[in-house]
Amino acid sequence: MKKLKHIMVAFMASALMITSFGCADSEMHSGAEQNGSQTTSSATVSGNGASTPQDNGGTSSAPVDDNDSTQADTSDTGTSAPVGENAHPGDTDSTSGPAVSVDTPDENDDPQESTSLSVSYTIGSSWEDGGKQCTQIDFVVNNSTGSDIGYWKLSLDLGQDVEVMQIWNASAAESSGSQLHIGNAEYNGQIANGAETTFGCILKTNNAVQNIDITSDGQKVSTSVGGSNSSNNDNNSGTSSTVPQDTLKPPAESDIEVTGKYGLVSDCGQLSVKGTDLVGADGTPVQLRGISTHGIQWFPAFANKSVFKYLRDEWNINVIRLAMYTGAGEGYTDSTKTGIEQTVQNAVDACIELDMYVIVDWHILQDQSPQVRKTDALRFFDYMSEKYADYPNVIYEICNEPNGYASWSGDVKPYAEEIIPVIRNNDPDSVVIVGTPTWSQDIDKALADPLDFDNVMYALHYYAATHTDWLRDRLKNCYNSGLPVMVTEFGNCDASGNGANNFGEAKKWLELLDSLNISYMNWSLCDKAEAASLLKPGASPTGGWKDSDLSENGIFMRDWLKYHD
Ligand code: IDC
Repeated sequence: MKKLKHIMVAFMASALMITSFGCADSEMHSGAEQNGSQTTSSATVSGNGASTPQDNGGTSSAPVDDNDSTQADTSDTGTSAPVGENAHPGDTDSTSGPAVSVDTPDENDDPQESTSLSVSYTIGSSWEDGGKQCTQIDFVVNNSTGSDIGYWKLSLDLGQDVEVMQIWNASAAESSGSQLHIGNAEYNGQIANGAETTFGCILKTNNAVQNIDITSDGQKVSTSVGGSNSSNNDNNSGTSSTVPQDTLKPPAESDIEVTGKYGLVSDCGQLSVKGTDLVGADGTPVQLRGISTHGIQWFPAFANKSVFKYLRDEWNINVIRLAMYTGAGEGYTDSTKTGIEQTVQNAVDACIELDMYVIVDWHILQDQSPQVRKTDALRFFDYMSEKYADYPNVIYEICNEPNGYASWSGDVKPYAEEIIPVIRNNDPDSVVIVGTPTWSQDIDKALADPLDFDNVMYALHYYAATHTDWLRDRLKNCYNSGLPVMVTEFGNCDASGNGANNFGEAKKWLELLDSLNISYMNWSLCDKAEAASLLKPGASPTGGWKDSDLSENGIFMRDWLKYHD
């Protein structure tokens, strides 16, 4: 099936300085990303993800998610691979090319600055569209520079005019003629020496893509682990919206119908699930209201005790959700996983000290199916549930958002049936949240084929500017049929995490959730320049924010949460 082609790619450190493009993440996350009903019409690809060796061979029907790097079609590929000897640490992917690293300084190079990134690519599916050819190409960028880098840029020459149809895990500047400039996404610019990251795109050209010339501009930039470094912020253009003034006013008491108890752990104790309700140790319904972190690997600075305390005391929240991405190059399964696991544990410990509930979120996204990294998940949840078995604070969310090909009965349910017993073996009381297909929108699939465990709730996620009445109707139907639901993540903007906020829809959602005693957590606790963020770029990671530190969403959520009793 698989045809491999290997070519040499020479890199000239400073020979080609590319400075004129930004890494606008909004480009990556535009469109129908999280709306599972929309796909790119003819861009159907299938097969095992070439860059995800753990892939169980699921079929992606379409690149619906621009985060998705698991869509590579292995059926007809070429790979260019001047990769260093250890270019694919931990990667058993058989498509990798021979280990050849070429660094070719020319006379313009400053030898001090000479760097070398190794890039391999796999040409995947190709299809005709309006007389042109669309081709999916997946890339692996390996840092063989000898030191950690803070961002990367590539220039691709396709030898013919090119248009970018989609790109994921990277950002593209406008192409000019046959040249295409690509830079890291905001979250995968930092690559440790010897480590790698992946990205992919769909390109439109006159003739099918055969070969790509690549030059690189990997820079040696000292890495920042602070979370809100300038590259995070500069790469993104937040979109502002005009907010109707009345939506920013605190909700009147009469607007809020809270049916459940609201409290901290010392007040509510060990939670459990009774019918559709989360209940406290005394059987009284409990509602958790709080905030989700952004990916804690990208914004670890905001996952600390000081900021959680501020949110607890000033925003009146009782829960923090810790989003730990799992995908390749993103999170837990990346080479930096030790640090990430420690960040999670520190954040859990902080919540315990603060008497707050905390949701440990296995944040699958580009993985699509939780089956892809099930072995890691088993290990992680076994470890965490043993460590925190005695703490009623901790709730486990075992798969953030299955999407793409991942089905409830074929992928998610069998996964949950393996993970839950491992958790329960250590911590028999724990509440477990299970994500549902189509980015945790298909709670109806779970209703039709529920899990046979106690103390389980099913995740529903919405983004108010994208998901409106039809998803609220689904929620009401499932709730009325007895399904216990938790909204572990929601946004007030669109599903890309950006775009205009829709606080009118946001209020409809929150009023509904309050009236049904459904718990909710807002995305996201960070200062990234995107609409979903609670904070403006540069806001302090310790709390004490002024209005001028808060985004529109931050002001809305602060007021919404604060005025609940
Ligand atoms: C988005 C972040 C964005 C980041 C992207 C990475 O807001 O900054 O670049 O992830 O893939 C979800 C996901 C959540 C998304 C969010 C907005 O759970 O990870 O965060 N979203 O797109 N589901 C629906 C929307």
